Amino acid sequence: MAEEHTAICRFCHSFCGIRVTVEGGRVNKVVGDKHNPMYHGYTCVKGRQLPQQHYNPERVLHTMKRQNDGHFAIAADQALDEMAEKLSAIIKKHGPRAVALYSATYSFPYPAGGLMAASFMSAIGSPMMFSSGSIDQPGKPVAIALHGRWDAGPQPFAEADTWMLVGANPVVSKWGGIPQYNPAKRLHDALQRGMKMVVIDPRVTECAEKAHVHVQCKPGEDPTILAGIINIIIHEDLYDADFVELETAGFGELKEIVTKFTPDYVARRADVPVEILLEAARTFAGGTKGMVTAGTGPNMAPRGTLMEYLVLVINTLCGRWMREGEAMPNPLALMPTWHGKAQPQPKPPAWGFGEKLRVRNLTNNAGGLTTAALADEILLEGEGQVKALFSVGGNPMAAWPDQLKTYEAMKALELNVALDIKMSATAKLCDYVVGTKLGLETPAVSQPNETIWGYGASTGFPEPYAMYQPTIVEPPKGSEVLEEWEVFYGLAQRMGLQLEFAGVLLDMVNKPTTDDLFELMCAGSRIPLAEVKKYPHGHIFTDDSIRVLPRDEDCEEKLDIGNEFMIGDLQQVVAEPVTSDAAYSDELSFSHRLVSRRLNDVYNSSGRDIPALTKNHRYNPAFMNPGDMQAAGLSHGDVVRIQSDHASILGIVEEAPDVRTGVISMAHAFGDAPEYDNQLMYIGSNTGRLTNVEKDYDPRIGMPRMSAIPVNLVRVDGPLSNQ
Ligand SMILES: Nc1nc2c(c(=O)[nH]1)N[C@H]1C(S)=C(S)[C@@H](COP(=O)(O)OP(=O)(O)OC[C@H]3O[C@@H](n4cnc5c(=O)[nH]c(N)nc54)[C@H](O)[C@@H]3O)O[C@H]1N2
Ligand SMILES: Nc1nc2c(c(=O)[nH]1)N[C@H]1C(S)=C(S)[C@@H](COP(=O)(O)OP(=O)(O)OC[C@H]3O[C@@H](n4cnc5c(=O)[nH]c(N)nc54)[C@H](O)[C@@H]3O)O[C@H]1N2
Ligand code: SF4
Ligand SMILES: [Mo]
Repeated sequence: MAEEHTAICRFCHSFCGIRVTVEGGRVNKVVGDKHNPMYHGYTCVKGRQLPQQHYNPERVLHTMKRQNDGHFAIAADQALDEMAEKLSAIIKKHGPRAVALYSATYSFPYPAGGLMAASFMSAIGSPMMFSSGSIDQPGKPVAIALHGRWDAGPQPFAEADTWMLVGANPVVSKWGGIPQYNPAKRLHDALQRGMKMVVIDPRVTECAEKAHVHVQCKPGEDPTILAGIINIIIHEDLYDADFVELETAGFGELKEIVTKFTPDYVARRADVPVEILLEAARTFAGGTKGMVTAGTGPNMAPRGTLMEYLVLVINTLCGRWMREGEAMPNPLALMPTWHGKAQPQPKPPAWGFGEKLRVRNLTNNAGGLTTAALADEILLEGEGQVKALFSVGGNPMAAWPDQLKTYEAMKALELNVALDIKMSATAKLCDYVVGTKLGLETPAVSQPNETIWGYGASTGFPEPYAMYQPTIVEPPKGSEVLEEWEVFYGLAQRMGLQLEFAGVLLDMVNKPTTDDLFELMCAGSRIPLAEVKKYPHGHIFTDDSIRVLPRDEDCEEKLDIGNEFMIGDLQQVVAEPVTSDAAYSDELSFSHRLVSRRLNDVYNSSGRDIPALTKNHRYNPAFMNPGDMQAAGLSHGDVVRIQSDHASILGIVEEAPDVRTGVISMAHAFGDAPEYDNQLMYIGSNTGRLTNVEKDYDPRIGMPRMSAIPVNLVRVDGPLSNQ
C-alpha cells in the first residue's frame, strides 16, 4: 500500500512543500503539495528527482576510509574513533587552529549539523570556521555593516510597484531577489498588478525577458552603473528628501562623488545606451515601493562590497524601508518575534576584528573568514598551519576559487574529512568520507529560511511561514549513514568535550535526537514548534497586530550613505581607464569576460549523477553570442581553450543569443581534478581554475574576482587536454 506524506524538499535552499509517495519503505514519487500556502504546489525538475537522489547507485551509504589507492567502507563508530584520535594528536602538536571547518551548501538544509559543527569548533578552541558564504556574496553583510541595517527591514515584494535586480536570476536560482518560493509565479503576479522591473545583467535571463528595462551591460561595471543611477536620482530630484534628511548621514559626500558618474561616462564604460540608463533610474525611483537587490554575478565581479553598498544607498535614497506603524510583513515564526523599529541598528565592525589570517593581511569580517584564503592556510607552512579540514555538505574542489591551488591543499592535509552523499571531486581526495542521511530520512524544519531574512532585501520567507517534517523513510537497507550533527557530537564524546548547542549544555552521555535539537533551536520562537507540527502542509502564522515600532527616543543612529571607504573606492573607479581590464591585467589584453551563471537542472555540483538532470547538460557549455562565434570562426560544439591571466580551461561552445557580445557565460562547480580533464564531454570544466586568489581580490575581505573574468579564447582542434 502506498502512503502519502507531505515533506520539505531540501535539494535546494528554497524548501518547497512537496507530496511524497512511499511504498514498501521507499520513496517512489515526489510532486508539489498544492495545499502548501507558500509554494502552492510548485516543484522544479530537481525536487521531483528526490527518489533518484535517495536511491542513486553512486550514493555513499557508509563511512569510507581511504586505504592505499581506494576508499573502503568501515563502521562509523570505528571511523569516529580514528578521526578523534587523529584530531587529538593534531591539536596536541599544532594547536586547535590547525583544525578548520568548511560549512557549505548542504549545511543549510540540515541546520542542527551546522550548529553542532560550530559548537565542536568552539569546544576545541579553533576559530577557523569558514563557509561558502564568503565565496558567494560576502559583500552583502559587509556593505550592511558599513551602511547600517534598517531594523524594520525592507519593503515587501508583494506591495512593490518597482523592483530592480542586479545580476540575479531568482526565477532559476530561487535565491533571493524575488521571494524564492515559487518565484516565477510571484513575478508573474507582480507584473500583472503593474509592477515595473529593471534588470541589470549581461544576459537576457529569464527575469530580464520580463523586465521593463534591461540594462544589458558589460559585466564587472556594476559599481559604475549604480553610481550613475544614483547620480540621476539625485540630480533629477527623484529621491525621498525627508527620509534622507531624517535618517541618513553623508549625503553631501555621496552627491559630490556621484557627480563624476555622468550618464555619458557610465554609458561609455558599461557599454549601454544613455537612454536605457536614464530609463532604469527613472523607472525605479519613479515608483513608491520596492527594492533593488543584487545577486552573485556582480558580487563575484570586482568590488562586490561597493556594488552592494550602492544597492543599499539607492534603497535608502528612495526611502524603501518599512515605516512606523506598518504591519511587519514577516514577524517570524520559528524564531523569536521580530518587533522591527523604524530606525537603523548600531553598525557592527565590517572587518579588522577576530582571527587574523596568515595571508594577504586578512582578518575576520562581517562576511566571515575568507574561504578564498583557506587553501593558502593549508599550504603555508609555519605556526598555525591548517592540518585538518571538515567539509560539511561542501565541495572545495568544485567550488573554491583557484582549483589547482585547492587541489594541492586537499592533498597536503593530514586529516581531510567530507560529510557527503557521493564521492565528489573533494571526497575522492579525503581520508574519510562520512555518508550522510538525505532529506527524507531525517526530520526537517523551515527555520533556516527565517534566519536569512534581512541578509539582503527579499531573501527569506516573505510571510511568517513555517513547516516541520518528520522522518519519512529510513535510509536504504544495509546502509550506515549519519546525520551531520551526529559526527561532531560523536567526535566530542570521544574527545571528552562538553558541547554547548543553542546556548544549552548538552548531555554528552545520552545522545539527543534531531527533534530534541530542533526544540533547542526553536526555543523562544514566536510560534512553538509543537504548534507548527500541527500543520502538515505548512502554515502562514499571520499577525497583523505586529507593527513597526517608532524610533527609540535616544536612538542617534543614521544610515551612512557617504561611507569614507566606499567613497574612496568610487574615487578609485573614476581614476581607472574606461576599459578597466587594464587595471587588473597589465600584461595581456583580453577579448571576452567570463561570467558566472546558474543552470536550472543542477545545483552547484549536485545533481550531475542523476540521469534525468543531465539530459540538457552533462558538461557546462561555454555559452556565447552567435555574432562573437562567427567572428572567431567557431561553431556549436567546438572546443576552445579559455585563458585567463592565471590558468586555462577547455570549454565546449554553445550558441546563445541571450548572451551579450564580448561575454562567455559558464556555470561553475563542474569538472574535477586535472587527471580527469580528458573527460570534458562528461564532466565539463572548472571555471574556478581561472581565478587567481592572490590578485584582483577585495583587500579588506579577500573576495577574489570570480565573475567578469578577462579571458581570451582559441579553438582547440587536436586531442583534449586542459593544461
Ligand atoms: N567560479 C565560481 N565559483 C563559485 C561560484 C560561482 O558562481 N562561480 N559560486 C559560489 C557559491 S555562490 C557557492 S554557495 C559555492 C558552493 O560551494 P560548495 O557548497 O562547496 O559546493 P557544492 O557543489 O554545492 O557542494 C555541495 C556538496 O554537498 C554534497 N551534498 C549534496 N546533498 C547533500 C546532503 O544532503 N548532505 C550532505 N552532507 N552533502 C550533500 C554534494 O554532493 C556536494 O559535494 O561555490 C562558489 N564557487
Ligand atoms: N538551479 C540552480 N539554482 C541555484 C544554484 C544552482 O547551481 N542551480 N546555486 C545556488 C547558489 S549557491 C546561489 S548563491 C544562488 C545564486 O543565485 P543568483 O545570484 O540569482 O545566481 P544566477 O542565477 O547565477 O544569477 C547571477 C546573474 O548574474 C549575471 N552576472 C554575471 N556577472 C555579472 C556582472 O558582472 N554584472 C551583472 N550585472 N550581472 C552579472 C549572470 O548573467 C546571471 O544571470 O543560486 C542558488 N540556486
Ligand atoms: S526549487 Fe526545486 S530543488 Fe528547490 S526546493 Fe523546490 S523542488 Fe526542491
Ligand atoms: Mo551560493
